Formats: sequence, structure tokens, C-alpha cells
Amino acid sequence: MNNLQQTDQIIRGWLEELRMDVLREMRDPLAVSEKTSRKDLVTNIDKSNEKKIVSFIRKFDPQAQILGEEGSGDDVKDMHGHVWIIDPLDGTLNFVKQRDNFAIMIALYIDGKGVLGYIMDVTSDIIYGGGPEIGVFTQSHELKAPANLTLREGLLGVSGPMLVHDCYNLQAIDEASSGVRILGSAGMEFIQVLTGKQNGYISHLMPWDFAAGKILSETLELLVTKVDGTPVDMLSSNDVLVSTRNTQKDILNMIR
Ligand code: 2AM
Ligand code: CA
Ligand code: CA
Ligand code: CA
Repeated sequence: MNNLQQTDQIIRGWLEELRMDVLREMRDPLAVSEKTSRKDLVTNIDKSNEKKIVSFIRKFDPQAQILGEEGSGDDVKDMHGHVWIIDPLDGTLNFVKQRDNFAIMIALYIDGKGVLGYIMDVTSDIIYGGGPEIGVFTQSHELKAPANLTLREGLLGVSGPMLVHDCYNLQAIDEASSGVRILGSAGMEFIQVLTGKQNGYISHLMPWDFAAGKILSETLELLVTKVDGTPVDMLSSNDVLVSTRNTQKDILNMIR
């Protein structure tokens, strides 16, 4: 593999290429099917994006393992060596119902350490990408660490079902914040926290939902842990808390 700056440019090129395909293909009727429920959908574009990303990675980094949501990758059992974790289309329900507010996410871990992460907001054409060695950039500027806001000083992103079921005392936690937001895409929620528009996000997520966001968040001094503050497991589902340091402290004092 090339050095990180070159790899960064190559991944940004893949994302721009995928974006052009998605914008063209989404004008045609989508082939939509249900996975586990009518709220858990997959489309032809989730599947074709994943096949394309897997084929880019296979050519670029042939020894790597690939973990992808739609199963075109490998059956990854450990984080040794190069592991790419990809969500070919995040926010599929938004994509189907809104044709907006969805993302493509790509992450590279080497021996368990996050090296490069990318979240592309497709309709806005903004890539949030980079990692601990090179910083976090869009196409136009570098992101700085957001202000270390407390819970009451900012907006908290949450998963709708977790709020409705009051998991972890979430309704009281939301009351204590300035307000709650539900965007329906983990990638779009991570973007809000990275840019300081929300001071946190809580959701039940799979590895491909948080792999890229974790790398970018940690590069910007944000914390990504389980809701109880313990480390996330990169190969299983987790109830994830993304937040500023002060907001994490406030939330850990209120969870039950
Ligand atoms: P997805 O669109 O890639 O499936 C809101 O639903 C967020 O949670 C989205 O980022 C979605 O990712 C993710 N998510 C994870 N598991 C889900 C599930 N079982 N049903 C719907 N969304 C899920
Ligand atoms: Ca899905
Ligand atoms: Ca997802
Ligand atoms: Ca997805």
C-alpha cells in the first residue's frame, strides 16, 4: 500500500466515483427489499455500492480482510492485519423515503488501530475523512476539535427506538440536554458531532455504522465508547455513545 496521503486521495477518488453512480442510478426506480422488518431495508444500490467498494479494496490492498454490511466481504473473525470496514449506504430508510440524508462510510484498521475513516454525505458532496496521522479534512478545509460542551449546552442525537423505550434513562438524559435530534443515519449523526453541531449521539450500532466515525471522532478529541463508558467491540453490535468529554461525564452520571 502507498503512504497515507496517497491512500487518502485514492479513497476520496473512489467516493466521488461512487457518488456519481448513485446520483445517476437513484433517478430510476429502486429495487427495495426488507431485511429484518419493514423499517430495515436494503436496495439494489446498497448491494452494488458494496460490490464496487470491495472490488476497489481487493485491487488496492489484496491481503486485507473486508467487513461489509451486505456480505460481499469476508467473514472477519479478528482485527489482525489490515481490516477494512464498510457501510456502502448508511441511512437506507432515508435514501428510500427522502433520497437525501444518507452516507457512504469506509474505514481502515491496522492491527485493531483506526488509521483512516471516511463519511461521505452524498447529496451535499462533502467527504469527512482522514485519521490520527493526517487529521480530518473535507474537500475544502481541516476540522478542528469541537468545543468540549456539557450535556445541557448542546443537542443530543439519539436512536428513535431507544428513546421511545427509554433505554438507559434516555428520556431524562434528553431532558437534561438542550434538545434531541433523530436523523436516521449513524453517518449523518457522526457528522453533526464532528462539526460541533451536536454534542453527542447514542444508538445501537453495528461495526460498519461506527467504524469510520470512531476514527474521525477520536482524531478530534471526541469519545466513542459503549453507553456505560467501556470500550466498544469492533466485531459486534454495541450501544454506542459518541460525545464530547464533558457530555460523556454528564451522561455516565445519569445512565441506569
Ligand atoms: P443502515 O441504514 O446502514 O442500515 C438509523 O436507523 C441508523 O441505524 C442507520 O445508520 C442504520 O444503518 C442503523 N441501523 C443499524 N441497525 C439497524 C436495523 N436493524 N434497522 C435499521 N437501522 C439500523
Ligand atoms: Ca442496513
Ligand atoms: Ca449503517
Ligand atoms: Ca447500510
